[in-house]
Amino acid sequence: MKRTFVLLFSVFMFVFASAQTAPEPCGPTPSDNQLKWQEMERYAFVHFSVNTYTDQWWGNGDEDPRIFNPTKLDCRQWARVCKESGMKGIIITAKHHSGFCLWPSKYTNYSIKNCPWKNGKGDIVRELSDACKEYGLKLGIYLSPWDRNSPGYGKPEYIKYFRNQLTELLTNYGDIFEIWFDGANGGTGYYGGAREERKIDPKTYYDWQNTYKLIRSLQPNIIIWNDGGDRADVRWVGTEAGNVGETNWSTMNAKGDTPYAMLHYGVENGDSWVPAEVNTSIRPEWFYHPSEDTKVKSLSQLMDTYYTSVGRNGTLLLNFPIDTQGLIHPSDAKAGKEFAQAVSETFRYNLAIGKKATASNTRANSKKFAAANVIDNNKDTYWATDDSVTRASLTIDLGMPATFNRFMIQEYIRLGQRVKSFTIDAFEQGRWHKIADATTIGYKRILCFPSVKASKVRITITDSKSCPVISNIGIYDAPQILTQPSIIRAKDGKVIIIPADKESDIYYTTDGTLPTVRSHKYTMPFNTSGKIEVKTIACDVKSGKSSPVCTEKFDLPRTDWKIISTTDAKAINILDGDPSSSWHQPKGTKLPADIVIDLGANLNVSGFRYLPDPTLWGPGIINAYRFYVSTDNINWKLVSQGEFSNIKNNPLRQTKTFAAINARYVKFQAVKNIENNDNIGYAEFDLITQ
Ligand code: FUL
Repeated sequence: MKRTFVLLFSVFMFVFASAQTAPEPCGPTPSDNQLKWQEMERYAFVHFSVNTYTDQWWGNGDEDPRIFNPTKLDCRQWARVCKESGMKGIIITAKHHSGFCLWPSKYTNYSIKNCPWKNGKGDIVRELSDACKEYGLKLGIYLSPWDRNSPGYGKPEYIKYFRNQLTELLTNYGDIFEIWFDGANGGTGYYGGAREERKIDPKTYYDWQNTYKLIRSLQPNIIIWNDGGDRADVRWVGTEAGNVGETNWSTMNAKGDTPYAMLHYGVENGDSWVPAEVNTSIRPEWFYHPSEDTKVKSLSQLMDTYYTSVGRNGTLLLNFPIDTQGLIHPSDAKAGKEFAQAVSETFRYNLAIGKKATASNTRANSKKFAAANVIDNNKDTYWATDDSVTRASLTIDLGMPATFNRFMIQEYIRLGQRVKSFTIDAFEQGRWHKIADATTIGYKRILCFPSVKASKVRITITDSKSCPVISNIGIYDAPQILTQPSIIRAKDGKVIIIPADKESDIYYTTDGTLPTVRSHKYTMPFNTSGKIEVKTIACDVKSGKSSPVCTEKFDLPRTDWKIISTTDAKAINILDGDPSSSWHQPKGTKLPADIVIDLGANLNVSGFRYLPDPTLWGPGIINAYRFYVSTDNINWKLVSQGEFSNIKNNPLRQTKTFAAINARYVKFQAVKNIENNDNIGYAEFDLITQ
């Protein structure tokens, strides 16, 4: 009897215990520091140094500290803006490549000790640390290993200097959540007056392993970022454009080279947990340049960046440059705030919460691993299948048809990253159909697709390294981004309207009246002739909201125009109406450089418009010009000449007018560019006629 009882008890205990047994971890798993860091999702960079005052991307190390004079510096403004932008922390360039220190380091005079701000008595790292505490933000430090000022750079003694500075920063400013070591290393510099090129081997020079030991002893909760030397806690994604691969494994190999593909997509069977951090700037460059005031990312660009970073199992490190006054520029602050509002509006209401979830397989049939755990708003519970199952589906019954266009899913990454591929189906009008498929999940994956109205949603894990372990699912109906659409007119007169959000309905007029939902609905490019004015709005029919009106005036179509001064077929880009396509005079061209256009017919020309190339690298912006007309392509008459003032700081479309004159040919001559070299670029060129 006793024996039977013992036997039954053991069987019961075995069944009970296995029902309660969580899956074994699969491959490498995150440390507590890495988990906490990943959960921050979005945090900011601020770039500020002497080169803010020279309008350079990098300082050379010989900039006079006296140029560093922020008259309105306010770290509380930085913290407020970052907080309002949804950021959970701020990483400051305590020292960028120039070597100039934003804190009064004991170990160098090349710091704010010798600048006019606060008579050399200030400490920006301290002020930011205080502001972060006040606003509930974490503080991170960027300390450039490359130091173009230090006399010792490249020699063994520099390592001591570098570690001394690290010790100051990691001791005196409270908790530091992340330390950032940029990979730009060695090259020309001031180096205490030597003004030479110094090369180092980033793999051996810094003796990173001992530096890491020092860092962890001073800040046990820190995350170390390093793309230049030994692998650390998080990885660069191989680009500063603001995206990580759609397939994104948080695993890598601890040793060996890291080509772009590994940085961008991770390594499926990597031996270490090294998740992805997506770093990008809210403007093209990292430091403040007045010429970029008009190039702050739009809401749709920022949302895209969000989906291609946080939405692809990465974190987003978004840079806000500090301007010469010592503030974040109002345009960047506004963009950041709109971004945060759009993210919280999109993910405010999870349609799946409180609904019914069922799964094709549940681990040991236990409630502990039930499908319902993915919609219980608890990140510590999860749905898991039996060990033998690597293909399984989970269905959420929404009860009644609901409209949605975003799907969010999270793995319980404490047990490793497992899922290799999955699909999403919707039950619409009595049948299932596929709405999306994707590869990896990781900490968080967000899929965007056109709105569907469905009563059930099914996720099928189609392949997984081990049994799937899913902690959260969200189904959302993202509001449309109602920024102004843009209007372009192709060379042949066709008008193309591009909304910021593909789901918006577009209405337009060509008769000067304000567009409403009763105006023409835009469905495809439409033909126009002659001079026209197009006005358009983007509307969200669900909310009844619409964007501000966008108005564009176009002169005569350029259908018969031919650029006759070059045989390069790409030159047509400057007449195609698309501001994002450009053309540059061929290499070797010397200024003054001409473009000559045959208008195909005689026109009464009374002005021209020039749009510089909007790209970041070598845009070749013309700032002095001459403009000629001719009726025979032999005798030319100069009708306008001068400069495009402030085009460097504000590279917008330039318009010049003059008394109308009859012409069959026009010649636009670039006399000088803003960089004082021979690079000449154009995005668009157009005429004003009478
Ligand atoms: C780059 C640096 O060279 C840039 O100046 C900037 O600091 C960026 C975050 O990293 O590689």
